Amino acid sequence: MFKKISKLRKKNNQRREIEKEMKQAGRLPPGQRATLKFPVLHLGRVPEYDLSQWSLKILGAVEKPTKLSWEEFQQLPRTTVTLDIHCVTQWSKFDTVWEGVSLKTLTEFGYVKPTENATHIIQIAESGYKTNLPMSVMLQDNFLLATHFNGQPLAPEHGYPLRGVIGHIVGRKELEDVYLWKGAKWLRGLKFMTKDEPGTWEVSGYHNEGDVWREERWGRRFGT
Ligand SMILES: Nc1nc2c(c(=O)[nH]1)N[C@H]1C(S)=C(S)[C@@H](COP(=O)(O)O)O[C@H]1N2
Ligand SMILES: [Mo]
Repeated sequence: MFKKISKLRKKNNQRREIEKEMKQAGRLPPGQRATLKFPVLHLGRVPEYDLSQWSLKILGAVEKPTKLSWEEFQQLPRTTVTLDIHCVTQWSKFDTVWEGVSLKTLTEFGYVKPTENATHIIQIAESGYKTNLPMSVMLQDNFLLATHFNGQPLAPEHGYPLRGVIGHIVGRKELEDVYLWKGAKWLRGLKFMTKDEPGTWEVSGYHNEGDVWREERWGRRFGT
């Protein structure tokens, strides 16, 4: 029992040390705490998948709506990015490594051609969960359609087989950073939009933009 307590104490000291270090480095956004764990947060239950039935739909304001099968998705050029991720419930996890396909790649290689008037994208998850972002933010280097976390395929509870993820890239302060709710787990669709439309949490009172450094947690509703 004493062993267990001293182990816990050690973990907490470690956590506090990282938090201090990140604060000094300017990597701890206001109101956030560091975690060494990887909390799981979502509405509803974790879906099960048969990858032969899986597809990612690209719909809305694009020149040719399409559907990518899992096999097709595997052929796309891949990107790895290291992100600090920030949950609106106040935990931050540093130096997380994500691998997948960037939306920038999808557009640059012509797999997706947004129409000229496209301004926003809604990520649509298996469960019906939705979240909205400006297209310009989703085209940044810190947004990824991720299949892997820290070198392993996503765990079911973290969004297997595909999720959106957005976070902070060290040294890239110019990029817009938003809270992690703006990345849909179990992603099945990208709906390109010619105007903004709030998603699941944005309808329920979360801030529409969700900027981490300006602490946009709650308050500014869509359209206000
Ligand atoms: N499909 C789906 N994606 C979701 C959510 C959800 O409820 N359903 N919750 C969001 C919220 S609020 C957070 S903080 C992150 C949590 O990701 P994690 O469980 O991998 O930590 O997922 C986001 N993506
Ligand atoms: Mo969240």
